[in-house]
Amino acid sequence: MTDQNFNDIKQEALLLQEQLAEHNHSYHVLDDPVISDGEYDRMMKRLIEIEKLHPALSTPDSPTRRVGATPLTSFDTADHSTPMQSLDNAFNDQDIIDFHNRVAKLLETDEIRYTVEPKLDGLAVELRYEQGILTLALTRGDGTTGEVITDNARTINSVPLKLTPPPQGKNPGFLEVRGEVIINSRDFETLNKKRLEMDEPLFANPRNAAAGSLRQLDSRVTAQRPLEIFIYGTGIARGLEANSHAGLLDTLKTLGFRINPEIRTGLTVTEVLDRFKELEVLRENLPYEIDGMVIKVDDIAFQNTLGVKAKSPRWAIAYKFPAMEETTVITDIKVQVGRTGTLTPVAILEPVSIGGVMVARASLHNMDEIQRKDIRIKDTVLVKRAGDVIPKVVKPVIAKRTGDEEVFVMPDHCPVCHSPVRRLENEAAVKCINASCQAQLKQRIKHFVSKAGFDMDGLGAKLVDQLVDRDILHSFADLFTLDKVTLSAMDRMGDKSAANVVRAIEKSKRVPLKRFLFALGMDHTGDSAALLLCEAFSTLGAVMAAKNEEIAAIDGIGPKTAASVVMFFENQENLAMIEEMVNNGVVIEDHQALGNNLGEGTGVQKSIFNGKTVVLTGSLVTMTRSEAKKRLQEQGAKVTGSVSAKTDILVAGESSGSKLTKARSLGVTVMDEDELTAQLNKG
Ligand code: D41
Repeated sequence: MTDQNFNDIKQEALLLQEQLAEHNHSYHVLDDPVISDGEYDRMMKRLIEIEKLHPALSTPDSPTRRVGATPLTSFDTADHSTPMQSLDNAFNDQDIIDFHNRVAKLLETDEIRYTVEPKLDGLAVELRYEQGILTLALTRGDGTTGEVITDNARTINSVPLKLTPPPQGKNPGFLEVRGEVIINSRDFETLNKKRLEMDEPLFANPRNAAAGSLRQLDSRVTAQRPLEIFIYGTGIARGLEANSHAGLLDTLKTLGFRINPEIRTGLTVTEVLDRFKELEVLRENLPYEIDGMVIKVDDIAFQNTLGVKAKSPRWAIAYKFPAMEETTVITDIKVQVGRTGTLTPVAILEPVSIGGVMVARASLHNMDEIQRKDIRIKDTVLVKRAGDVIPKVVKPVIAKRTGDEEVFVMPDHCPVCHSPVRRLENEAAVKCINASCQAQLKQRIKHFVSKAGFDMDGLGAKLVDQLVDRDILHSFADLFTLDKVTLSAMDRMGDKSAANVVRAIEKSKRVPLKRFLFALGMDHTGDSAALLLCEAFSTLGAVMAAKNEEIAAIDGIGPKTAASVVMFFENQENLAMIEEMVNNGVVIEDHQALGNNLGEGTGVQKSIFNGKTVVLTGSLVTMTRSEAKKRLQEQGAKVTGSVSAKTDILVAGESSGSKLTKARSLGVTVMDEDELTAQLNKG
């Protein structure tokens, strides 16, 4: 090849490198993409091609280096040129005021301004740039010595491989920056989902995922992980001048580094405390996890006067949020029985305060989950509480095992009625199939009297439990024979509340067919199926006489519902129970055709979901997502997969992640499963 030719190719490669670096910076640092992914990929492909033919052009700062390099057998270690210090911790406002007073005394002035940064919950690293090129990346390690992770750091898109020369002046000849490597919450969830599918162990939290990803001997694996970086300071920074911390961060930004947009500067100590309160709220909406706020004296001359202690600077402090994760011990695993007989394991915990709330129980979902996480009785476990959802067991702390732990076995008999349980094929749930099980009876009655059913005001859960336990209620029909004397004998029931309950029962006796069918609690027959049955058959007699095929032929009703309805009305005991209800005064009103009676049974008109765009996220407990989707659609909602400005409502089930965060940040209405059910049942 002629020199001329090679020069042309070299020029092309340099141009591609420059353009790719620029686009990468726009996308990953500025969060403001300028070209399409497709165009980017084409340019990258061309550059890889050229560098393959002319390896001399594959410089360490080429964007092609982001794909990872040859795997290592172990990490080298290297010393930081100046130790990476740690931070003192503060846990309340007084600690911050004490910090400020210490600083003020040493500086002999009260006029101190602070820069505050969200404290990212990731992994601290140091990046070294020589003549503007990334030459070394180290983990913090013990602060003095870290592991060499240069190949891995190059795969992080927000790590510049080459500095952007500042408009005036040239690159610093030798620059070390320090920052935090994180994985954002949404990417963490996606990563874990993939790992679950691949049968790989799950990461307990984004921080572990970031650490595990960064400390890969094969950097090509790291390249596949969605790592990000925010820079918060420098080590040695030759040729970089700044009078303030905020000014330093501004300069770093112009050099191409990613700086957290939530950083605030020029704050007095009172304003610092206000910002902490703000961040505590903001935290829910941030796309990544933070565990507090870092407070730094902004003036660098002041920083130098204050100096450092053995391990931490005197000019900075971390103000930590109350932890949302705590370890405690599982003293027992109990089993709860639901309305349809599903057995749910619940961890009974040694009570522990998590973020100011005492937690004594945590959800374990089902047997599959317990086995997957290998959770045992007497295990020390990590428990996480987020928002208002039921706390959950994240994982056992294996290092704390003593050998006394007991593997939990799902009972083969119902813990309440002691009849044998069954595990249905292809389902995670284990069920008690005894129709007269007391636990199920209680739940079924609570469902029967609920708003969408007979709507018996005043008949709360505690009262139902007592009435069943004292052998007063054996079936739905018994509800209609309850009198004031019986009711007022119950705990916490005065004459007046007893009279109110009797009145509510009396009033409930006239019941529209739709609410009657819902109240029966037949499997797979929630309130939308009940409505469809009403519309198809109008009277209870017709529903009872309907054949499987006739029911299954209704648009919107599946074979499971059809089978369950037919089975219910074939059962002699159920028929006797309905007859008894009628004898006790229950009047089941025929269904009024749509439009005649907007008050009852006409979900579409009344539903708050009508015409709304709804997104479902997280796991639902009382129904599957597809059921929820179906019911929402029946009530006129458009159900979509991702949250955007067009979303009206986000339904957030358990362990909702990034979609919830996004919805909150967009001001989208968020409802939990209870509210969803309540609203659907109103429809
Ligand atoms: O966001 C963070 N995790 C963060 C960590 C931050 N925003 N600022 C930090 N500043 C420092 C000093 C003041 C010592 C330069 C830090 C850390 N240190 C730090 N990270 C890990 C140990 C110490």
